[in-house]
Amino acid sequence: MGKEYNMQEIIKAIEEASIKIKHLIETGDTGKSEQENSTGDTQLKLDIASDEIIEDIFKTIPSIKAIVSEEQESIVPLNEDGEYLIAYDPLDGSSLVDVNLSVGSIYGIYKNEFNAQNIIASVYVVFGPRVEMVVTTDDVKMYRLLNGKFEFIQNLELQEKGKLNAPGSTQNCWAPFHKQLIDDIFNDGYRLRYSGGMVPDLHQILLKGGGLFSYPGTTDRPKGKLRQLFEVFPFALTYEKANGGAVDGFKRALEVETTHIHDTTPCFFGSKTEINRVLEVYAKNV
Ligand code: AHM
Ligand code: MG
Repeated sequence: MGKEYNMQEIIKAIEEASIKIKHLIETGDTGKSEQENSTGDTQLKLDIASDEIIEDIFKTIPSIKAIVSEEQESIVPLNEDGEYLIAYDPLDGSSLVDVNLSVGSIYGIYKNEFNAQNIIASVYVVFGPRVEMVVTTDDVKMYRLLNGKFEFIQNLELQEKGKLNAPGSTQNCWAPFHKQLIDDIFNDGYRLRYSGGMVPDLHQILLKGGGLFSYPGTTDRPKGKLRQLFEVFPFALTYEKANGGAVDGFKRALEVETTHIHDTTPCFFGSKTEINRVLEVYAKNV
């Protein structure tokens, strides 16, 4: 069995999990559980149930060496001879389900070690009015769930410069230069598009030609909120392969060092023009 086959098998597993998660989102209880995840967030019953769906399916795949979930404390070893390591956020933005906004799942596929240097592919799934899956390997391909099957729709690519601005985190905790950057971008005519779900927000920027999504370090969270392995690196790979970029303010997000599986990092994703603008402003404000 070749490597291509193994990757296909993982994508099929993600498709199968996504069909079950779609049903869970539509019918499941949106209430809180009594547990916290390792970042200290109270887990929703939906977080735990979607995590179990994915883990049960991944456990059946021999090419997976180990998995780690945003909802679990530590790495779960699966097959000693397996080739792939998968880090996933089973239901990102789960607190938006009760107000019927879009949410998503994010998967980073790694080899050897869980870190940016070893990410080889990523997948995210958007659960909105439609279910769409975006697979990044050497390029970025979008699929849509139609009549129970994921059908290829199109390749995704960013334009050099976009029109949308998605500024995350708590504004009164922003550094003054960051606030100035965001104000300047709006003053240049960019439109605000921020739902509070990074999967639909980043999907919108990718599909509508480009722009900037930012989740900076703040006075209350100097290392930002978004997790490196489960959220930042998978989308960084997607944005780079789609002809855009992803940085932590100073360097490529895919050069950020990971010391712990639940580490977070400030992050910016966008088209090349907006990413260069972030780098210029941040370089002057170290
Ligand atoms: P979660 O993994 O606990 O669901 O949190 C991640 C979400 C992202 O989807 C989103 O971009 C961000 O948190 C929103 O945070 P904020 O409300 O601070 O802007
Ligand atoms: Mg998340």
